[in-house]
Amino acid sequence: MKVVARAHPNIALVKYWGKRDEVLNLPAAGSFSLTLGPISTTTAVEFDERLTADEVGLDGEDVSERRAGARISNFLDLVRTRCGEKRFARVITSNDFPTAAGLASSASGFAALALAATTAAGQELSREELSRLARQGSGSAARSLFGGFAEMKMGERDDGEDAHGVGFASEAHWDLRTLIAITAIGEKKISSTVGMRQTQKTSPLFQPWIDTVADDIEAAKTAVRARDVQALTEVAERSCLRMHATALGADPGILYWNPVTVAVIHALRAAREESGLLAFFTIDAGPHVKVFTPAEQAPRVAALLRGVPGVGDVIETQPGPAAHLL
Ligand code: 2P0
Repeated sequence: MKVVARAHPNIALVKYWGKRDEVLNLPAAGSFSLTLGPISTTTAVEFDERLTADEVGLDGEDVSERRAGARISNFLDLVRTRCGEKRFARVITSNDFPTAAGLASSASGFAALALAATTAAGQELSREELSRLARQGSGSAARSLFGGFAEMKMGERDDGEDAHGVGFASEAHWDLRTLIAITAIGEKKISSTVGMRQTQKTSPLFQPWIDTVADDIEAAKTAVRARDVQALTEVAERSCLRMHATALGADPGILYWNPVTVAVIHALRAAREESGLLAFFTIDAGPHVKVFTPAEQAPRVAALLRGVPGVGDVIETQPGPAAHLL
């Protein structure tokens, strides 16, 4: 049986940066995110007893022998163990957003793969079970099983059974738009996994950062429940800046930003002070800036971002749905 699933990327409003277990991929703290539509990853999975190895196609290329293919095949091993599946699989996956967008394609990718592969193996898992599984592919993927606003629970157990996402408010709750300002092309960067490891090992700011996260998640939930842009601005910007501060404090320090990243922050804050614009930023493990704003102000924010010298494309998104079967 061939199964096709679709999942959407998500952007953290309260950031994930650090692990309490690298093998099970357990986060050192929780996080809180918004799932984005309409951009998505679509993944087809079919187990076939005639195959002698997994076959993986990514955006039209055969990556079976490459790193991306190996990462997917390793994840399929988890699915095979979980589902009692012995056969190898044919996987075809594609993203409909530019990979240069610095969007975590691993988030939508492993969410779609978890859903498609377990279904193809004949199992119907709950959202929490799927989220737990997706987490082992990529920490942020655990949040893309849910639409709209979601919380990742860090959990306490050594076996990771309580480390999974939970839905907080659906995509219909609040039409908060996310505009992605592309500030570089094809830049080489330090992956999240490597950046987290280096931060955790060497940054004296790591533990103080972790100590802030639980309170920020509560503050973000309160702000989202009330659709309070001002309150969410405060929590999201401080979570982002503190995450980057802990990375900057590593040895050697990790700096994901470029001059355009900084110019966007200044332009946004200036517009907020001078004209009462309702919008705030976040930045992930790369130089691009994601700006959140209520739907009615999105055209103004898009124009502002396009006017910052060095900004290339601006991708406009809206709250997106949970991972689903097609
Ligand atoms: C986040 N990021 O909360 C944070 C903020 C990037 C910066 O989750 O090692 O690719 O696969 O669990 O999920 C990106 O980290 O890391 C990420 P792994 P992942 O969105």
